[in-house]
Amino acid sequence: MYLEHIDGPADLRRLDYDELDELATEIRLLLVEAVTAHGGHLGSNLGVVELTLALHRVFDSPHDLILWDTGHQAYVHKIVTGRRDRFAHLREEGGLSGYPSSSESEHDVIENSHASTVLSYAYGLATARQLDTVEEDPGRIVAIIGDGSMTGGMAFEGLNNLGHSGRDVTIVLNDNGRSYAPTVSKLGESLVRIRSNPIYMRRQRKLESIAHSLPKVGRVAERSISATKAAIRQFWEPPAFFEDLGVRYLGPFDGHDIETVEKALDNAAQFDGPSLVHVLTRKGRGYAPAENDTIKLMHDTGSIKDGSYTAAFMETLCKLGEEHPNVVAVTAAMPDSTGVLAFSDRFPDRCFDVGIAEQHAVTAAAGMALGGLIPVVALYSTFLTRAIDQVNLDVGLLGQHVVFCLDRAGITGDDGPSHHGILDMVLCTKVPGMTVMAPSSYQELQVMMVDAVELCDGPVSIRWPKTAAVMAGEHDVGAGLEARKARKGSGDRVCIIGVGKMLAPAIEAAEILVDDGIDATVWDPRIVKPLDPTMLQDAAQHAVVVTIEDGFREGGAGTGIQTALEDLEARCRIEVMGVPIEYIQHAAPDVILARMGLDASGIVETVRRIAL
Ligand SMILES: Cc1ncc(C[n+]2csc(CCOP(=O)(O)OP(=O)(O)O)c2C)c(N)n1
Repeated sequence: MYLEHIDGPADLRRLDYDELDELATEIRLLLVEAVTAHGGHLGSNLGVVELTLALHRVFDSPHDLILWDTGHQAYVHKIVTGRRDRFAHLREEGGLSGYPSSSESEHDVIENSHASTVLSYAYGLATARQLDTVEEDPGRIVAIIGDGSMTGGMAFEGLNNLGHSGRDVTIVLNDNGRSYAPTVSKLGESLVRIRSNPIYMRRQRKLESIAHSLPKVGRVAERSISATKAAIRQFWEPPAFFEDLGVRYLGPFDGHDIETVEKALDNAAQFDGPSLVHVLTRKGRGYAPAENDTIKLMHDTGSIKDGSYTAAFMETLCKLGEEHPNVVAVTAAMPDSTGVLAFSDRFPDRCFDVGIAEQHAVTAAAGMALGGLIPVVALYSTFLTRAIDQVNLDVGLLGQHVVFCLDRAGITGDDGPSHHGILDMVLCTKVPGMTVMAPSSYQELQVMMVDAVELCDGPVSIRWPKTAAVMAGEHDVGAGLEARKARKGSGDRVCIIGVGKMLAPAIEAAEILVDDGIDATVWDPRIVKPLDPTMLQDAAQHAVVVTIEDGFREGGAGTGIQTALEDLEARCRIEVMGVPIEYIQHAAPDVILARMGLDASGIVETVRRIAL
């Protein structure tokens, strides 16, 4: 066993290549064991085992900064930077986070998990280092980015700026040809072309070995070799693409051959200015179930469960597709997890994967709507946040009929602060003219999707959580833009308004409160904006109104209701319950919600505090 002796990157440098191969196998076993137990990103990490070992042998982290784009593929980095023993507790509360985390280790510098940011971080860090006049050896900055994340606009912006400024950054393009699904990019396609062209590969290897055999590459020799290389590269788009931007291109290299990758990284680090080392890896490598998963190579271990909101969305989208030839679906590189795969199988010409490019997805949807289509944009709530300007000005201002379907809204749990969907209601309710819907059950989501397509004619968002959906009886489902009274209380003491998923604890709380002599009315608002006047009028008759939501408390659904009641000059006491404005660490969703008092007993306590 080699792994038990790896307590930090220095231990890796003591191993020879055969021992490193053994170590890679041990790491893969640990990855499979921990990720199958706790969920997470398996395929992506299985693909970067050798690359990570090479990176940590060539560069001296944390003096050199190793930065991972997105960070979902940083498990191996965690294992070899002193966190091996804690890896069994990956994504468990109190255990390791599923992404780099500076509170866990000095080897984790950035902490994002939204894709395509690393080149901008690298540019910023390199700028700071360049301005630092104290440190004699400031260390290298190394940025690893996948071919999928290279499709995001920010990555292109960063690349452009790096090339133009000539900052010293070593970029590693980890090219496995995939995001979740195959990467949507002509750049990716041409990378594949050079990868499979034997002439280019032969010439490339020869040139690299000439460059390598020179004892100390003098400036002149270096320049003439790179001129020859550049001439060859002009025949091939990707190298020319990078070099035209001012980024030196090296590659492609076999990303599973540690020695080769080390030489390439060493080589790249010698150059001044930005250089890009293109490595080819296989997602899921070394684990048959991942390698054989044709849909996503076990990018992650989640799947769409029967009875989930995602399943309701998937089913209804297909039905809408049958009935409305102008309904189309848009995904930002997540066709499987967002549930549009069934639609794309059924209507391949009407489903568009635009890459990890939410901003583009939204404005493209506005264009489609202008052209007479009804686009359904399927995103995780947390990723919509990136494109809110486009939602507001490209869709909203033009009043376009685009339906945003936001999965993973609310407290999502295991993926930590960046993945909670707690901003969407705050933001979407500020887009003039947008209808904002929050289903409280599987059946409500189905009805809302139909209404969003058939009844509405401006922007609509429908948001739902990751957790299992409530199955509602046929009389417990609303219609149109109306709210639904979910429990008829007697008297006028307490009215509870439970938004979306929070309707269930609201009803539960009302049942508990009967023992306190309070027979509360409970409303399912269904439509968070515009609010149903009937619900508002009824709520206004009560002495106490409590609203509860699983988004930010300030500026969300509850404060909208509060303002509307104030506008009606209602004299009730209004209590808004929701998520406090803070970064929330990973833990099970219900545990987090309960801790914040956002469950039945939290509602009961609140009502008792103010109504008794
Ligand atoms: C802005 C944003 N949108 C979507 C995602 C979801 N997501 C996580 S990893 C991933 C694919 C990344 O592909 P790539 O960079 O090639 O890495 P690989 O997993 O293939 O190694 C996606 C779409 C995200 N993290 N950020």
